[in-house]
Amino acid sequence: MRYLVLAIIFTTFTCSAQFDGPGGELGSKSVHKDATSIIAWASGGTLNRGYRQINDTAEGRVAVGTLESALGSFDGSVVSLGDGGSIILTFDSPIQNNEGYDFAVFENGFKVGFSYYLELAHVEVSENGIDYTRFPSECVVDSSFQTNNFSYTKPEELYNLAGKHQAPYGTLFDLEEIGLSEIKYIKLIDVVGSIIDSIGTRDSKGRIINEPFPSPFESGGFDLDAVAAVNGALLKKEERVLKHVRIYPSLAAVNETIHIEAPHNAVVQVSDIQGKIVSTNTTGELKLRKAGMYYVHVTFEGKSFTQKILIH
Ligand SMILES: [Ca+2]
Ligand SMILES: [Ca+2]
Repeated sequence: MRYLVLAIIFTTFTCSAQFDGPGGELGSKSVHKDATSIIAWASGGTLNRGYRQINDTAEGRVAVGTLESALGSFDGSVVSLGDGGSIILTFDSPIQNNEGYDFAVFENGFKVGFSYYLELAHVEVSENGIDYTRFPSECVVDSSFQTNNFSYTKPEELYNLAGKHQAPYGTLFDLEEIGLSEIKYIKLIDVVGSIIDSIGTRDSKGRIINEPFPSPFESGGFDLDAVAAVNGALLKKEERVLKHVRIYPSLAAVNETIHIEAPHNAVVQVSDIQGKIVSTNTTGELKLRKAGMYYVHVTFEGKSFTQKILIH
């Protein structure tokens, strides 16, 4: 019995959300394609396509898209990198380390119900185009079963990997984290998501990264839509605030208690899908009597954040 309890505690611990959630959710380190914080889009680069399947090179290389598909604004057209393929992007002006996040990578990951299909890439940056620094990534996805093209990945189990957030949200990166003040090159390298040691790739802590593999198609591997320079997308100050905001669960039954934790001077409003306010100044517990989609708006220090909740 004691062992069973320990096993349950351990399972709960290892399955808990570790990093920020899906694009658009409260506290998510992501930016919408139409955000005003986007100041520029990639304007040039070089593409180095990978194989459809790295351990069966007779299948040839992937073919979907061209370098141009990754340039300019997010538009739904992508270039596929293939297994271990890479792309380098350049901008008309260097990307500066401003306060908060500095650039965002948009992949074509998508949501299916409450799950996400995500393909990932390592992110490296360079000032001179020769020496690259990789963002320290983390992946705590269970690696005992191979993620394939029919399985899903939790964004909360990923950190500093492009593709973490579903389209049309870009995954944000902060140059502060790697101590660079300015960069001219962003390199994205497809994560070979195999859990086979000899071909798989690892995060910054040496853990194997488990993501869809194999994907021996024309569109195999990471599918890049766009890369943006951003300024003020999400400031550290806001992030600190968001650390103190928790709304859970985001999927609940009618009359089930939803917990809202927010700073005492935050304004919390809950609206239904038509925009009608159904609750104001709510911090604590909330119960909704009708099924449907609702929005919890948290306003704090002049900034607003919204999280969707679904009542069934
Ligand atoms: Ca920064
Ligand atoms: Ca991959």
